Amino acid sequence: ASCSPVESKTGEVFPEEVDGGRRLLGVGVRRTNVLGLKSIDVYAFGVYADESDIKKLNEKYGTASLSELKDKKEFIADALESDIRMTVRLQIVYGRLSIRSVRNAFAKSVGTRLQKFSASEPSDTDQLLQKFVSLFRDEQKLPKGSVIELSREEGYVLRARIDGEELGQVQSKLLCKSILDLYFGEDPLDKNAKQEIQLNLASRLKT
Ligand code: DAO
Ligand code: DAO
Ligand code: DAO
Repeated sequence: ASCSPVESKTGEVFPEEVDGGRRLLGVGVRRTNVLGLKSIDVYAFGVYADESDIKKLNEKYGTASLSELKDKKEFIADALESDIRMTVRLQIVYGRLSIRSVRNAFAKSVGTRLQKFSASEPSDTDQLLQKFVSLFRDEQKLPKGSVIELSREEGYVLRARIDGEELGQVQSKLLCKSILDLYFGEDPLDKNAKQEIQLNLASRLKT
């Protein structure tokens, strides 16, 4: 299976490869409802993974077939957990995004996941969340066309960039997982995108 670099609902086009060897697995859209009335497209996203790191999943899934892997929950859960270098590229399409909305959305979507995943391994999630939210300066602008890159680097380092400019890095397996979970976890922002990501991840493992 190969992945179209065009997100169909927004028309956003994504590079086939980013960060030296990370190939596109799937694209999708982040929508939100305003007052339960109208739905707006906030950003389109593309998910990428390092070709050689994907092979780390071979040890466990090397003998499984593509059709088995494309729907297997455990397989995608392992991809979320493993030390595989990945990038999520967000291309903003909504023209009036305020930092306040970003903070609120982040606290909700990422915050609930931090809480969920830390249940078994207690850690100070509130502090982690605060640390991030504090990076979003009020003066930061996110006009239509802005590009945010969130990536998992070797050793579970989460890195964030806006229009190529470094925002910061932090080593946290929990935070990396909570962010990636938004895009291909159990309850993803875009279900079609998650299926595409899982299928392409499985097919890359097989080639
Ligand atoms: O401000 O009118 C509004 C509603 C905007 C909702 C924004 C949802 C934010 C999604 C997170 C964006 C992260 C880049
Ligand atoms: O879509 O709900 C969501 C969350 C997306 C995560 C966005 C992280 C944004 C980090 C950079 C913000 C800079 C102002
Ligand atoms: O303590 O060194 C520090 C600063 C932490 C910077 C963390 C930046 C990570 C950006 C994450 C954005 C959220 C998606």
